Amino acid sequence: MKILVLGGDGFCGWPTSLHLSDAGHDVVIVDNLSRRQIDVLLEVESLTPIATISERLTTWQELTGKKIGFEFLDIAQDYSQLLEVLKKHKPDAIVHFAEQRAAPYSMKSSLTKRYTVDNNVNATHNLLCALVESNIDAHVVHLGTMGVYGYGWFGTAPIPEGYLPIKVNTPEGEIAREVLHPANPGSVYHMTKTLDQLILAFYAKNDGVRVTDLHQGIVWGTQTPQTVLDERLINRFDYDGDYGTVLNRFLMQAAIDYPLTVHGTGGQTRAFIHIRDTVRCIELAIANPPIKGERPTIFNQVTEIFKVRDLANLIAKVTDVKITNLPNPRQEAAENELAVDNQQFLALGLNPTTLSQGLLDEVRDVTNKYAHRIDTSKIPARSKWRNTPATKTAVKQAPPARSKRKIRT
Ligand code: NAD
Ligand code: USQ
Repeated sequence: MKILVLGGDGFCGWPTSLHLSDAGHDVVIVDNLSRRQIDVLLEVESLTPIATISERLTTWQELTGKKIGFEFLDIAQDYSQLLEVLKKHKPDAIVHFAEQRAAPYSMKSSLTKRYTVDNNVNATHNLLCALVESNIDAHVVHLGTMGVYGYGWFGTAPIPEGYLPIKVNTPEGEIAREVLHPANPGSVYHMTKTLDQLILAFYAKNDGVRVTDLHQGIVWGTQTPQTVLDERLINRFDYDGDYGTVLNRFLMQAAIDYPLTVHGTGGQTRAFIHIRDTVRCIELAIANPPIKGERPTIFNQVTEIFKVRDLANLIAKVTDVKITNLPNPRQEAAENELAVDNQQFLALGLNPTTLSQGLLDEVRDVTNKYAHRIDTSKIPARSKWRNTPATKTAVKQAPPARSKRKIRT
């Protein structure tokens, strides 16, 4: 298949591109490298030493003989170029990762809130609009998030895969329906994913665009069988207070004996998935497209559920690191229960990597190996959900408007 991977230079996109290329697909990455530029603006670097996009692509071709194409393009702003790219490549499937994905970054300032909304909503809408205009019947596989549901409204009842069965009493009797699960975002970033859902549903209904929306949990781990082939293929590992996610942050902190930064009581329960399973799920989703005219297919892309404090305790036990309970900079429930239905991917043959299987590999092969690259001043999570700092402190935080932008690969 011809597959475009939008956001294919990112943490999930890069290993997915390699995995799909390895499986024999003809892959083209579309990326504006904004994630790399945000690192420059925040003065942080991936824990792992990531190569430039051109070095990544050349290395892959050298090692495997397989070519991955690259289009440097901002899909949220450069609509006409996006249209040309679609017409040029005529993809069978498009994997859409190209959004600003950090909740703390999205809450940092009015600048980063507005950037996140402009970027994410326009990216998704431009893609669907361009598909309709170009009359290309590509299957869109969009990366959503578990956070659209709000982590368990119904106690321990499992969150269904996208659609909630409801019954309504009417004068004509009881009517049973399935509706999109109520949205309950916890950050501006998560809010954009709830907006994406509506945009996707509209284009599926109105134009027959075939859509799969993957409501993914927190991705942990770094490497996949392809990214370990050569250090120049290594995946990124975000550890800073804005982009680092909880489990990878705890693993990094353990490597330098930095007390694990549990927010509040650590009673927050979240869903997780290893990066190796992310790439497999994407492949399964591509192989199982919905029928034209159907509502978007929604999968819950998660494999395990943990409380933050249980993760901290587990890592402390394995590595002897201490734990610190910090005031929570976020507005979120201090304690919640969470159960998630993930039967669809299991039925398609997903065999999950569990934390107990992957944890020690990650500590040995990644966090300990690159611990010397950690800048401890970047570890604290400084972005607060309320009392937004003055915009003048935020001037450097979002990529500049297109006219001023200069990015080299
Ligand atoms: P990432 O920031 O590492 O990668 C996103 C990529 O998209 C980057 O390479 C960036 O340069 C590119 N991009 C962003 N806006 C773009 C635009 N307008 N035009 C072109 N390229 C653009 O993020 P990630 O962790 O790989 O996440 C990928 C997707 O998966 C996101 O949509 C995210 O919401 C979703 N997701 C991630 C996680 C996680 O834990 N990382 C969990 C659930 C869902
Ligand atoms: N947390 C800590 N200590 C830390 C970092 C985080 O206790 O040092 C807590 C947070 O307060 C939160 C939980 O851990 O309660 C998860 O935070 P996170 O940063 O790991 O994850 P989150 O902000 O939800 O975002 C990540 C990805 C996002 C994706 C989402 C999936 O960045 O792209 O959509 O996970 S989900 O959480 O299922 O919505």
